[in-house]
Amino acid sequence: MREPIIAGNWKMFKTVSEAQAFINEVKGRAEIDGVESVICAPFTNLPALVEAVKGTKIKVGAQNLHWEESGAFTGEISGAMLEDLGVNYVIIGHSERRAYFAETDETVNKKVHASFKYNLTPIVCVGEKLEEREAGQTKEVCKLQVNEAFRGLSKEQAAQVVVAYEPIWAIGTGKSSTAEDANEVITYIREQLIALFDVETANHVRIQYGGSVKPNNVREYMNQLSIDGALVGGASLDPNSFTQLVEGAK
Ligand code: G2H
Repeated sequence: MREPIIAGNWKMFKTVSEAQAFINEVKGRAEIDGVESVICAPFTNLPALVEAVKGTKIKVGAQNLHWEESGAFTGEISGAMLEDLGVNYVIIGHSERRAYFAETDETVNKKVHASFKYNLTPIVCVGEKLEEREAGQTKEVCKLQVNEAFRGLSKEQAAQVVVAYEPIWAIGTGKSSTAEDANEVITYIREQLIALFDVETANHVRIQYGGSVKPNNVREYMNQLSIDGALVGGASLDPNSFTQLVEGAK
């Protein structure tokens, strides 16, 4: 009942012309009934991407937003600005932003609320560091991050959130969590959502796995009961590879 969602996280890659060429390549290919495809691109690409995906099923996302509508926040982009462009999704709390740009559970929560204010669907990233995993703290860390991210949301809002479970040690390293391990953590995250809201709300929330997902392993994840898609970095940059990821989610 939950539509699988493959979201490309381009991180700090691609110029405007490269982004346009990518959409020309995936048009009509990375568009499959029953699978949602999203490209989350650098801010500079967003106007061109919104234009390029017109008439396709592909949606466009940003990789961050500021929670204020406007103000003296040099270098920041607001949800209002993204809504004005016609952007549909926004990644919030990616581990790279938590690690390098002082993103905290508190700012993640403010950004989640801002995303709803400006009609953007948040893709909220959670996940443990290697030392936390080795100390047996994976579930505890994810529980805290989920509780904080969803704080103050209505059931209707919570149901629309996409969660991306990304174990930090698996990001861009070529090491991926086994599909079974990822499924176990994702099942646990859904249990937390049941505790926070209710079964119906939790069953609406789509929870992706992220961390070194490739065309050759995407089906393993998608075959797991609780996994509703993938947030993909490196393997989303190539049009053929992105198309295969979307096909693998069917
Ligand atoms: C994790 C993921 C995308 P990659 O950051 O969010 O990147 O697929 O390159 O590990």
